[in-house]
Amino acid sequence: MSNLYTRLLASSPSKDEPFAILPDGRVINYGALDAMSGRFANLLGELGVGQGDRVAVQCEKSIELVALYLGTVRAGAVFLPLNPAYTPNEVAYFLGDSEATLFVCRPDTLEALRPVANAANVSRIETLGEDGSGSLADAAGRAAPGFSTVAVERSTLAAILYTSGTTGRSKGAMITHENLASNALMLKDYWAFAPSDVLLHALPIFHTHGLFVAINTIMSAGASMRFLPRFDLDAIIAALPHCTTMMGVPTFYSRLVDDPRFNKELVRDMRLFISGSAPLSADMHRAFEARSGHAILERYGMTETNMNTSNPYEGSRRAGTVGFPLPGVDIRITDAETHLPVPVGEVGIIEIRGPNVFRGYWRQPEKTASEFRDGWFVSGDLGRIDDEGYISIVGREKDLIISGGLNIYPAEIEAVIDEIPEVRESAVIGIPHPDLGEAVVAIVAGQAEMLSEEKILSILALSLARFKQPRAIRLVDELPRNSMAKIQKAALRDQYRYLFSKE
Ligand code: MCA
Ligand code: AMP
Repeated sequence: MSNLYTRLLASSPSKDEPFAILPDGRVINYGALDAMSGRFANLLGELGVGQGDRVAVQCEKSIELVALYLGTVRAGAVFLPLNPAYTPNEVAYFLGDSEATLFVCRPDTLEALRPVANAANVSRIETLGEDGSGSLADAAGRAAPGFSTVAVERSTLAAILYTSGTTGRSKGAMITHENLASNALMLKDYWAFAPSDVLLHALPIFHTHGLFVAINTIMSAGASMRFLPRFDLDAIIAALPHCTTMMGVPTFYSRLVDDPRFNKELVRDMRLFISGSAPLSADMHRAFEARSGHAILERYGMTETNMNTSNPYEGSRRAGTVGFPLPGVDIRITDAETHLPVPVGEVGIIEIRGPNVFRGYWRQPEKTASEFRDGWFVSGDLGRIDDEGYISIVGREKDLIISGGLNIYPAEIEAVIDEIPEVRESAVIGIPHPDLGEAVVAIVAGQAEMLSEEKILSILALSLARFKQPRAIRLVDELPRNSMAKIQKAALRDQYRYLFSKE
């Protein structure tokens, strides 16, 4: 069976065709990509990384990191990317749980993370910097570029991506070669990607969106990308005239609309803007179209499933909807109580089935079993299908906050706050935010005279990544409860809904 890498290159782009155009003007063509990923694949073998071994990586975005991802996949090992914002405390959990063989971090975090890797029994720790420096990059430079890509089964793991849970710690979603290849090859056709396309890539590459949806899809088409280190408005405005497509989270689009330089002339060569990872409001969809002449194509996905639905490329892209099930993907909407499909137009839980659906959670068979029903993956998202087949996401059954496209689970933050001795209890909620979509707010009950926002924030900073830390904390006497004594988060969300905006 073929490896994901081989399947992504089935269109056989010529070695001289560009793959990535970097901010300094350097062009990495498909031949160079093959050599870079081949060097990493050879090096992994030298470092004792075998098939099925986990390669955990916490590095800044770089083209070398993309090559390491592909080299890991080519070698039949498992790529495990981690957000560079995670604290050593968070990294410790991922390394221990995944039993990684190799951990790659930034040169400047090596000293802080070496003890963490040692404690997790990781055999090797190496470094890779965003400028291509570091021990792993140096050694790769000495390794041979030619590598015979390992043949694997379709069900072989290509990656593990950690995704938080409603209770307890994060779970590793086991993603196979087939999951990724089937999704990328289908998206290339559905979104009409061609070799002439240039994708504006400003997303992080530690998540499904920037790593798989963006990079795998352009590789399938033999297309190229303008590869930016992060979302920076000036750099985006400068790059847009040289691109044909962009993928982003809604915050990208609202920031563009707020910038007076963004207009039709700037996007004259663009053919497609794609949004996902968080809800794009119908108002933003309309504002963007009025300014640019482009109807954003909104799609819906998950770490566990890659992409599930999409608005059409040809045909009406309907604001406030995520379109239709993608080819090969089945979607059904079921009743939360009876688990039976609901009639057209009614709200229920979105369930997904198809070659895109992951193999389960790493070493958590019970958790895996509880999230599947009759072979369907139960998403935890609430949706509705209208009589024309368009799907809308209307809410979430799972207690999840999506801030700037990053997922945050309240239980993880509440657990840290509740450990503060003066705190009796806390409720962490997502409140509408003009830039991030939702922002984290903590409502805390306890000995108010002994607590302060600064004190709570400074304690949270010791263990939680910055993006998870609350943007506001409110100290209260009591949290509202219903007759079952359950904290009423809906009432709190209502009470604080205008915290970041005007009524
Ligand atoms: C950064 N900060 C954030 C976020 N990002 N806080 C809350 N939410 C965030 N998303 C914090 C920083 O720690 C910093 O804190 C301050 O905000 C400003 O940081 P900065 O780096 O300047 O922020 P930014 O560059 O403006 O980043 C915002 C962003 C970025 C562009 C929205 O977060 C981003 O690129 N998000 C995309 C995430 C993504 O790829 N999601 C896909 C997941 P301080 O105050 O200390 O300075 S995959 C997925 O969801 C599924 C599968 C799907 O369907 O795609
Ligand atoms: P993640 O856990 O990072 O994989 O995020 C997946 C979740 O993001 C989904 O379960 C949805 O709740 C949400 N999501 C992704 N795309 C969209 C979208 N277009 N509209 C609304 N929610 C979305």
